[in-house]
Amino acid sequence: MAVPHGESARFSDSPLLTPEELQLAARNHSLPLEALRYDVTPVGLHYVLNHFDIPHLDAREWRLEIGGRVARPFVLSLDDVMRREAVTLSVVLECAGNGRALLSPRPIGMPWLFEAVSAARWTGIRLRALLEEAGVRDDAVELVFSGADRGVQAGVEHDYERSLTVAEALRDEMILAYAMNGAPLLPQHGFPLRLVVPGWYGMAHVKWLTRITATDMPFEGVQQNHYRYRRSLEDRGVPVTRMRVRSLMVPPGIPDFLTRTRHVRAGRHMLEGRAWSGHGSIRSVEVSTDGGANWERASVESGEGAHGWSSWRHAWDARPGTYELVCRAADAAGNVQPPDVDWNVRGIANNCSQRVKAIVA
Ligand SMILES: Nc1nc2c(c(=O)[nH]1)N[C@H]1C(S)=C(S)[C@@H](COP(=O)(O)O)O[C@H]1N2
Ligand SMILES: [Mo]
Repeated sequence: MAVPHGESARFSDSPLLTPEELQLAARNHSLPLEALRYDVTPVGLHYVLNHFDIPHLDAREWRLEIGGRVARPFVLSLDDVMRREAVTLSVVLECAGNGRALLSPRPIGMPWLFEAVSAARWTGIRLRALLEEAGVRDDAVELVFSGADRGVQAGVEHDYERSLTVAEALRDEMILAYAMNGAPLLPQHGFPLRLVVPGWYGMAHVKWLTRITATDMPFEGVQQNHYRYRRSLEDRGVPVTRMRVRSLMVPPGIPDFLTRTRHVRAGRHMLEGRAWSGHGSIRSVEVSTDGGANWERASVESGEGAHGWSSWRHAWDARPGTYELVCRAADAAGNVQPPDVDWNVRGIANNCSQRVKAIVA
């Protein structure tokens, strides 16, 4: 189905949220920044983003169909899935729309600030093993992953669906997960089975998976077309795939209730946070206490496996005064986090530095 790419773009340059944004923000939630302290995010603190309603699926009736351009189509029950060899991977997941609310004008959508990111341990089966069993035909170019949730977006009614090229889908680290941090998936995280695509932004990790279809044409569905990096309404843009390099900081001290400005006692503080990239390991994290004028190198410890997040620490001798704390990361591919927001039509793939105001007394 061809979807025109300019259709549902709406923007606001008001500092006030629209009722639509408020409604989305009340349904979904980000990671509280203090929860960056956990190597593995406790499930209840993991960020959540659902486009439509959370489907109510019965594990006994649920089935996964594998079909399309494959030699041997088949259907699996949840028991069939769970009888197979299991693997567990730590994976950092970030919503492509993270940072959207910082843009001006602001694309109307989920108004994330900085914290639409988390890290979990996913247990499931390797996608590759299933695809090899089904025998993907030579004329297949993509695999389409269909969720059980249905809604209307861009004026089109559809199931939530996303595709991956055959080569990408056959990567070893792709898993179909039925457990998160050792427990069955919660309804909001995709019960009973979801796709996990390590290194990619969140939209690729299709929840409530019901169908995997090999196709001989590139997939053009709504959720595929939406996630394109477009500089203007005229620009067709490029697909959004892997997470850009980013770091976040646990705000030190205590918060002011409304402004979240930090109140910090004078003395030595250990600033800490996380860093990740879908383009390779984290090479360095730097910290500034003066809004980015001067930088010092933090110490970095790599995370669990190739797809978890790294942790960083940096000692700060806080003297009385007002500060703007900033952190920035660089990855092994040479990418460095930029200081400013990067405007684009969908408000996606924004990896600008977080800024934390702190009053030391
Ligand atoms: N079926 C389905 N899968 C989905 C979505 C959805 O709305 N429906 N949202 C996607 C988006 S945009 C993100 S950021 C992640 C969020 O995963 P989480 O809620 O488990 O953190 O799920 C992705 N998978
Ligand atoms: Mo997302």
